[in-house]
Amino acid sequence: MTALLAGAVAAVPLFAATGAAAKGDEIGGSGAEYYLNDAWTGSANWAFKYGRTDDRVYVGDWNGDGKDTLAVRRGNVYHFTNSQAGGPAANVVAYGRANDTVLMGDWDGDGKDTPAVRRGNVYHIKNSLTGGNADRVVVYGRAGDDVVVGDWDGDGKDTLGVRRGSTYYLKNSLTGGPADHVLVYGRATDQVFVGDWNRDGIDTPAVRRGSTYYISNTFAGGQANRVLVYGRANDTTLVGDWNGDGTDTLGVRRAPKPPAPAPAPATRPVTVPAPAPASPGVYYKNCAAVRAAGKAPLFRGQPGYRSGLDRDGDGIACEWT
Ligand SMILES: [Ca+2]
Ligand SMILES: [Ca+2]
Ligand SMILES: [Ca+2]
Ligand SMILES: [Ca+2]
Repeated sequence: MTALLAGAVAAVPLFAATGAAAKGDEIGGSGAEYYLNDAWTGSANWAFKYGRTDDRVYVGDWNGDGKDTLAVRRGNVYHFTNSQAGGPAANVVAYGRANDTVLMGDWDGDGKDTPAVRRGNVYHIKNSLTGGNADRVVVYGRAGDDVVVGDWDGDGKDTLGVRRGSTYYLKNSLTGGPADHVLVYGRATDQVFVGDWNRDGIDTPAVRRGSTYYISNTFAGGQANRVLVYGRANDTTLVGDWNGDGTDTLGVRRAPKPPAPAPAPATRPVTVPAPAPASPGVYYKNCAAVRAAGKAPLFRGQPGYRSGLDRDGDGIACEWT
């Protein structure tokens, strides 16, 4: 399937969000439509619907086949699917608490992404898609830090980095202590994603401004290696290796357009008068009989009133005119 995703550069506002997102973070946003691209073009080659509009979603390689797929989180229950186009969950796992912040990464280098629960600056890392106790607990950075997950040194293991404004403190091991790299990149207001864009095994940043992505193969700053317009300004970005070629590429999650408000009714509803009750007692066959009986005109609701005698429908039968 192919869907055109090109957006106009000039028309889109800059994003104010400062949250750094990587493969690893909850992707955020809403919507059940996904458009994933294996190439650096404006057209998605995977387009599908998955889950519910308000689902919390993660991207990762849950089965170690080299391909990234989606997981849906509902409370503290995670539904992992291994199929590119969504589909039934292969694993359903309860982990941590419903209000935990969770990151996904390949913490042990076995090729499979698994969860880490973050509580403040404490990370409870799990190396399997199972519940139960964490395999290791790491303290890193400060409770309020933005965190990025990636493989900064190409050893096959994901580790943590913290972002403070435009400064990144990257650590190559799941331990506390000083960062292995301190780098300044982009602007403090940039929306930043992390991926291995050039297949060298090392994760580096991409900055998103509106629907334009500035993709860099190093944290060293300077010119972006690639500039790409993808999706729409209000899409949510996904990063992953959808086809298992070793290169991370882009995808978007898209919310449906809000339904148009129902049109106002063209006219006020017509009030239909209630039918007259059957007239017990006096019954006049016609208006002549009414007149002959010396009766006054009959009003709707009176004994003897019949709509058939009320030719002008004004609720008065047998008016003398
Ligand atoms: Ca996979
Ligand atoms: Ca792993
Ligand atoms: Ca690493
Ligand atoms: Ca790379």
